[in-house]
Amino acid sequence: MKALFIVDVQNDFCPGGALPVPEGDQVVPVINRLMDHFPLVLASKDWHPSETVHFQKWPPHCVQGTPGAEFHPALRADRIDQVFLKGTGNRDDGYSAFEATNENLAEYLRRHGVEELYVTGLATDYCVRATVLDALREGFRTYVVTDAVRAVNVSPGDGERALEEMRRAGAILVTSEELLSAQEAPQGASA
Ligand code: VGL
Ligand code: ZN
Repeated sequence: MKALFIVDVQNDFCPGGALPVPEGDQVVPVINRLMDHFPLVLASKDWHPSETVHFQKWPPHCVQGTPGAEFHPALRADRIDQVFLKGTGNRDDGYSAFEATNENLAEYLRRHGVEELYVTGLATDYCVRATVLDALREGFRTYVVTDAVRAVNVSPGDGERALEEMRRAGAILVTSEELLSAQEAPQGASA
């Protein structure tokens, strides 16, 4: 069993948001196309309280219940089977989806027989990185879809370095094109 995992594709991480990731919105059509090819589609949301130590490092973003914390409007959110809320405390960053507090991600994956995780979303150098490294530690075969992620790049090259770090830790880097050509697309499945 394999699952598509969408990290933090939220308004505040897209152009015009409070903590915009360059080209953050460009992952949306790629992720939408991939959704039809997975039996299980999971997503995380960065979901911060209004006061948190996290906002000493970052401009306030993805505050619980605000429009900035909603999924990008073009993301086919109706296809998401389960959302994992992370960064919900006020004393830590909560970058990894494995730190979700509404639902335990590792247990959820084991309960659903998931062995392979295909990770997409924002941002390559923070929450994607932390989620992928935790997934590998938890023993899941973990793929990063390289054209379905974007980096903050606080320092130039952070995104590339994060990809290399994930690869060294055991992640498999693939493009959406490789995935879509590898598995025969069901006729008419991409609505
Ligand atoms: C993230 C910075 C701060 C992320 C979250 O989703 O990658 N980055 N909070
Ligand atoms: Zn955050």
